[in-house]
Amino acid sequence: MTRKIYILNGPNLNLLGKREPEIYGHDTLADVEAACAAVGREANLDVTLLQSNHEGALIDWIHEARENAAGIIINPAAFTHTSVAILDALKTFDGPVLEVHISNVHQRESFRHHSYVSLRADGVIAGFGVEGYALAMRRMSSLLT
Ligand code: DHK
Repeated sequence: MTRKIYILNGPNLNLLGKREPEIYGHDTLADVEAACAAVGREANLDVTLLQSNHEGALIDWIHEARENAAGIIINPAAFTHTSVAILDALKTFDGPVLEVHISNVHQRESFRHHSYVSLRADGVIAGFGVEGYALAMRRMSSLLT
């Protein structure tokens, strides 16, 4: 049976490819989706990639994942550093949770060094550019095997 993986993206990531390309690169979220779907085809995982600028929408998708998804890959973007609500939602999800940051947050401003989501994440990838998403898909496949 093909299992579904939710890949959730937080605020401003709709502008990936256009926004601060010196930090986040030139690839778009559509490119990320294609790369993750390619890994998914090898690993028998079905990808649903979603993005919102609204905290509540991300929380609703995490709740939906409780019924629909075997695992969650999440780049909460700026909500990483602020959202207890997203952390609490992720704590209601039983499967693997992998946290992705495109940039190396530890090399940036100190307010980006703390992540609420890391308290629940089974693994964290930061600073691998958008390749981090496909790497997270590979790890997800191992965790679900
Ligand atoms: C993306 C953002 O939008 C920032 O708010 C985070 C993260 C870092 C990233 O590297 O993907 O601090």
